[in-house]
Formats: sequence, structure tokens, C-alpha cells
Amino acid sequence: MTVHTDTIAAIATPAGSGGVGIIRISGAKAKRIAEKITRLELSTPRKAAFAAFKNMAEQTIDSGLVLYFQAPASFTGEDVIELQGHGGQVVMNMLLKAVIAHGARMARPGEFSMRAFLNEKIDLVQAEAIADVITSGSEAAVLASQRSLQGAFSAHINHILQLLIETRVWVESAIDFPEEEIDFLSDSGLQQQLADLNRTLKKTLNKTETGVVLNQGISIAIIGKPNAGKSSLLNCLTEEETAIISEVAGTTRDVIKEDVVIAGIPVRLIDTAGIHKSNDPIEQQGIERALKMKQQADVVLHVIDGSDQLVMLEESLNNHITVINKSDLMKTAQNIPESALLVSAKLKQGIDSLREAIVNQVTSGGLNENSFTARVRHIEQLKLTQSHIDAAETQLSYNQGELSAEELRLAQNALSEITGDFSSDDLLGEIFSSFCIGK
Ligand SMILES: Nc1nc2c(ncn2[C@@H]2O[C@H](COP(=O)(O)OP(=O)(O)O)[C@@H](O)[C@H]2O)c(=O)[nH]1
Ligand SMILES: [Mg+2]
Repeated sequence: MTVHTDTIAAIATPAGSGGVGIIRISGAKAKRIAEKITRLELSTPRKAAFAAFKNMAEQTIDSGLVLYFQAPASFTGEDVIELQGHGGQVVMNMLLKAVIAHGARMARPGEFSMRAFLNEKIDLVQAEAIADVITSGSEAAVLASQRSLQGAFSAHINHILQLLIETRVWVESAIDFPEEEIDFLSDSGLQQQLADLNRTLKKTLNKTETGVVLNQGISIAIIGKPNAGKSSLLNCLTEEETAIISEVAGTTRDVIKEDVVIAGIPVRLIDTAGIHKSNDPIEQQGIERALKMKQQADVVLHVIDGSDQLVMLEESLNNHITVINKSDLMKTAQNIPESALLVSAKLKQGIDSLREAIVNQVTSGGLNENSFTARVRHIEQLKLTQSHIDAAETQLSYNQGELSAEELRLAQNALSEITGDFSSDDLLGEIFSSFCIGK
């Protein structure tokens, strides 16, 4: 474990003007620096005191509150000081300069959180959740990232870890008794244990995928022929007159993007030009962009004009939702595939069902009060864990105890990278460098 001897400082509030600006200091010198700046003796932790903040030339730069959190009962686990002054860029910079002149250095992005992690105040998942709270794109995402911050996701990982360790103990002890090894390894209890492990892992993987959707949001491309009602549908989903609607085919030429929240999920809606053969070079460019969006989007709404003879898609990829629009003009006796949704963008009918279909497409079972946020990194590690467990099972079926044990060890390492029990400096650098300064 790294030992930190230097004291770090940063402006914790965003750049710009605001009522209050906060400077955070963490490290062994934090208290002494604050005492020099405020001329107070900070003997009582967690008690706000009002003070004038002085620079090296004894001039008053600002006045405000000083708060002292004594190690280890602080965010970083070190002595932490907060100086709460006025939220102006110049005054904050002057105050930070004074703090640095007294012996602190500028904190790197995420360095406070990194110290909290290294001092075991929080695990890696919780540290990431702090950044996720800040970037949350919906209220549901805020609540879910708070759950991750409080350890709800870590608890799932630790539960799998527990099952994995029990399995390892079983297999490892079998290898220690070569005469009975085969009996040990073919015990139905071990198969049971592995089945349990796989089931738990799969469930967590599903929840983690939902967690990523909540955290990052999704993109939805609205695709279809000219005049199918794509722009009308966009306006229904945004509940605003975002895109121009017209009976003139080829109205939408550029890509229109609009951010909305659908059932708690942050969504970027993308309206596109109608896809057909066109000789207009500008429309052609729009169509090219539409095709690109269709490739890149997480979900594709394929809009079909229900007033026409229905022509279904030959290709139906699993991230596609077929939406038959203009249900109000629909001829009876049309053959409607079961998977397609009937809507009328004009009458705003079927839109709630469409929202529901979108949520079901990207989450398993939607969101609930136990949903947490997660990252793609976590999904990758869970899948890696799964592949090592699969390999361990294969080796077991050949009665290869040693090889199976090795796969289980690798599975444990892969899983432990999620909470940071097992991690490299590269990984930590990558995670914390994406944080904001002062966090
Ligand atoms: N009757 C009816 N007309 C619709 C519906 N949705 C769109 N339209 C009309 O169809 C035309 C084309 O709509 P628009 O949204 O611009 O289609 P886009 O080219 O796919 O973006 C407009 O005249 C709309 O008013 C619907 O559900 N019912
Ligand atoms: Mg349009």
C-alpha cells in the first residue's frame, strides 16, 4: 500500500461564479495550513468556525467557514480541511495559492477519492460511484449510484466472491489428498456449489448490465422510409416540437439529437433522414448519416407507415423494435407481426407501450428500488470471471483437479478487480484520472 506523505489541495467547487466556493485540503499538514490561514486553533473536529482567510502577506483574501475532519474519520482517511469562502474564480485561486504556499501541492484529478480507496475507506466500485453520482443523467440514476456508493453493488460481488472461495477450498483440498481426489471432485455437492455460483453470477451480470444502462444512458435511432412518421415519433417521445414534421417527403435531412429520460433511463434520441433512393446530394448525405446511426445506436426504432401495405423488415436484429405508425389510418386485415408495436404518433397512442418496450429491450426486468449503477469495466470482469469458471468446470469433468483449481484462482482475481481487492496501478490510474479535480 502506498503511503502518502504529501498534503494535497484543490478547489472542489466548479469553475465560475457561485455563492460559495470550497477548497479541500488532505494530508498531514492540512490542519497546520488551515491554522496559519485562519489564525485559529482547530482543536475540535467537525465544528464549523468563522474566520478571515489571510495570504502570505497577511492580507485578508476572503472570509468564511473552516471545517476540520480528523484522521481517520474523514473522506480520505487523512486529516481533511474544508475552507468555504466565496465562489469567485479569482478569489478561490488566491486562496488556493495561499494553501500551496504553506506547503500543500495541487491535487491531481480524483486524488482525494484515490486516497479514500487506498486508505480502505471505500472500495473501487464505491469510488467509481462517486463519479457516477456527479454525472448522473436522471433522478433514477442518482438514486442508483447512491446505492452503489453505499455498497449495494459491492455486496453482490462479495457474495459471488464468497461462493467462489468456498469452491476453491473444495477443489484445492481435493488436490491435497491425491488418493481421494477423484471422489472429492465428482461429489455432487461440488456440482451443486458450481451451479449455485453460476446462477448467482448470471443474475449479477444482468443487474450490472442494467446498471451500465442507467449510468451511461442509451442512444435510440429512429429509422425508416420518408414520411413514415419518424419525426412525429421523436416529438411524441420528447413531448416537444423538436423536429419539423411535414407531409413533404425528405423533410429531415440532418441528424437531430435530443436528450430525454424514459422510465428513469437517460436516453439520447436520434431522428434521421428517411432511407430511400434519392438523387438529391444533400438528402443522400442525410441517408448515409442515418445508416451510420442505425449501426451505432443501442436501440433502433424501425418506423413503418401503417397506412401503406405493410412491408416488414427482412433483417430484424435483436436491438431493433419494429414500430408500425399511423395506426389511425390503418387498413384492417393487415398481417401484423406479434413483435411489432402499433402506435399513432399523431394521436399519441401506444407511446407508453413503446416506452415500456424500450426499457425491456435494455434492462432485464426494468428498474426497481434495488437497481445500482455500474460500468462496462465491471461487465467485462464478470464475463472474464464466468469464462474462468466455465473452464474450471470443463477441467473438473476431465478430473483435472490442478487445472481446475488454477482456473478458479484466475476467476477470483478477475472478480476481485471489480472492487479493487486485486488491482494494478495502471487500472487505478485509468479510473481516477477520469474524475474531476477536487474529488
Ligand atoms: N394520420 C397520421 N398521420 C401521421 C402520423 N404520424 C405522422 N403523420 C403524418 O405523416 C407525415 C410525415 O410525418 P413526419 O413525422 O414528418 O415523417 P418522417 O418523414 O418519417 O419524419 C406528416 O404529415 C405527419 O403529420 C400518425 O400517426 N397518423
Ligand atoms: Mg422527419
